[in-house]
This record gives sequence, structure tokens and C-alpha cells, in this order.
Amino acid sequence: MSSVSKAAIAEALSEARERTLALIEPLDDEQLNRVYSPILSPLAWDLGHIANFEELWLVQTIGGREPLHGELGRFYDAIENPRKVRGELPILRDAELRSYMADVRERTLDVLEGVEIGSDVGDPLLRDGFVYELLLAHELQHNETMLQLLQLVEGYEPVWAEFSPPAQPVPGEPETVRVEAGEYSIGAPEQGFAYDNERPRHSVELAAFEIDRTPVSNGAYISLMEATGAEPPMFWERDGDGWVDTSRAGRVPIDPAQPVIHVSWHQADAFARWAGKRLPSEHEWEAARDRLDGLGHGWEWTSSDFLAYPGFEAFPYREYSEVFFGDGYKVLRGGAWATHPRVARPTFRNWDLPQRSQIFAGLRCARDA
Ligand code: AVJ
Ligand code: FE
Repeated sequence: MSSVSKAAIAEALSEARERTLALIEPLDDEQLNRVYSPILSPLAWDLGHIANFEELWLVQTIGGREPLHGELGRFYDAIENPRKVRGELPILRDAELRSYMADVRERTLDVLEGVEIGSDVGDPLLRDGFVYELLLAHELQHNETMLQLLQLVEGYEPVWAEFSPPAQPVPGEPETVRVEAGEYSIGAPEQGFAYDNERPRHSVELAAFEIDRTPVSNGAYISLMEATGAEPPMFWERDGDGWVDTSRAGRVPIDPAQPVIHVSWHQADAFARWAGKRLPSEHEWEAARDRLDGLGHGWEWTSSDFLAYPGFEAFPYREYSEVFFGDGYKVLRGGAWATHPRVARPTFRNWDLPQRSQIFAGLRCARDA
């Protein structure tokens, strides 16, 4: 018996692709190929990488077929080709890029027809459709990276409302929730899709703590800047007495009631200390998750380094998580306005370097009880 149907997989794959194409609909080829930032890929690289990752897993690995463009895949390997060199690579562009995406997808659907994806299938890649869930998550996560880049594209006018942050006001003085000391289960259960870094589920001993019910607002962050001279979030510029958001080359007044985003881990940590609090650990965040409001506007920085859970096993490839463990990355939890709901599981662990602020990340504060 199968818990996921092939029709549902095909439908979800086509919805993800529709979203990817809607993101770039207003752009021309020059904008797709342009390098806007050394820490972000040109959009054409993301698009080719999405299709190449699909070809690698769903067509070559699962279908046993040859790649369409021989050795091309090595230019889409994220580890071999750091973001700052991606604009120079001999990647597919323009019409060729679009046909590659469509051709891979056609083969994917063809291979899907012939595979078994039930819960009793021996191959863990296919069991319960794991590899298809992986591919969906991958494309949707790259949609978020593309949205980071799109903040730099002058005058970008998105075709879907969900490609812009919604109004999601939070109080300037948050209420706090007390979480009792005890043993908490952390990580994803064995059933259902999750990344390797979310497993195995394990028990963690926590001391009592308090955590804010809502994330830090723009207004509260402005108080930090005024009191300490802290740097503004990315994209903020002075405008008279106030601040404006210059992403997508707009000049939109900063709403003090919105949660702050585009702050680095260092900025987030400085805010928490200034407020007489601290960042929560990722374990605390997960233990308190059901009691938190204001989720989903920005990722929330935690105090935790991105490390393996005890008993971690890389699956299906070391380069998704394992190569990043212990390399100075900090964990973010929750999800941002740009994150597709399919990605934002309560156990999902995002990570980035502590100096980075191009991601849609803010914070909420905690303290010892
Ligand atoms: C989980 C966002 C850190 O972008 O490096 C995309 C997601 N992994 N392709 C990243 C990812 C492989 C990953 N993050
Ligand atoms: Fe990727």
C-alpha cells in the first residue's frame, strides 16, 4: 500500500514549478543572467540547478537514464561552485535553460509512472516517495533563495501576492511564556518526510526558561539602534527622522509594528543582550514551538551552532547537511514570509553564517527562568 499517490506527487511537482516560473515571469534574460551579489547566485544558476538536481535524482538515480547534457551537472554542484563564481560558469542560459527545465520534467514524469513508492518498498529513496518529497522541498527552498536575490532587482514587480511580505504586526513589548524544566523530544519522528539533520528524534533535558510570545519588532530594533548605535538591518536607509526599506529599489517607510527581518546573528544576539535577555537555543525554540505566536514572518536566529543530532546518519547525500556541521553556521528556526509552508516544519533546521543578513531572519528573545 502507498501512503502518497503518484498523482499527488505529480501535482505537487507541477505546483512547485509554476511557483518557480511565476517568480521570474517579470524578468528578462539579462536579469536572469546578471550577478547582483557575490553571496547570491544569478537566477539562471538557481533555475539550472533546480532542474539538474531533479535530473540527477529523479531521472539518473531513480530512472537509470543518462543525463541530457553530459558533464554539465558539475557546474550546478553547489559545493564545487561557490556562489561568487556562479556568474562565470558555462551554465545553460535563455531558451536553452528553459527547454532543459521542461525536458527534465518530462523525463521525471515518465520515470514516475514506472516506480513503486509504497511504505513497503525496500529502497529508502523511494519508500513513501521520499526522493520526490526531497525534490519538492529543494525547489521550494531555492524559491526562497531566489526571493533573496529578487530584493536586489530594481523595480521587481511580483506577479503573486505571496512574493511580498504581508502585514503581520507584533507588540513592541512582548508577553512571555514560561516553559518548565524537563525532558523534551527534539527532532522529526521516523515517519514522514524530514531532512537527515532533523533526525534521529531524541530526548533533551532543559532547565526552566521564559521565551517571548512574539518576535522582536522593527520599533524595538530601532530603540536598540538609537541606544547603542547598532547597524540598521539590510536594505534600511535613513529618510528624514525615520527609516525606509529600499529592497526592490522601493522606498517604503519602515512599519515599527512589523517583526524585524534582515538582521544578522550578531545583530540579533546584540539585541537580546541589550534587552537583558538572550537568544533561545534551538532545543528551547522547538520545545516552546506550540506556544509561540507571530511565526512565519521571519526565520528566527537561535544561539545554537549547526551540529549533528546524536546518532545522525547522512541521507541521501553528505552535502545536504553533514559538510556544514561545526563550520561556524548558526541555526534558524520557524520560517519566513518567503518560505513555502511545505518547508516550514516545526523540526526544520535552517542555517547560515552569523554575519549574513540577506536571509529573511529576525529573532525572538528568551531568558533563564
Ligand atoms: C538549508 C537554506 C541552508 O541553501 O544551502 C538548497 C538549502 N540545500 N540546496 C542552502 C539547500 C541544497 C540550504 N539551506
Ligand atoms: Fe540546491
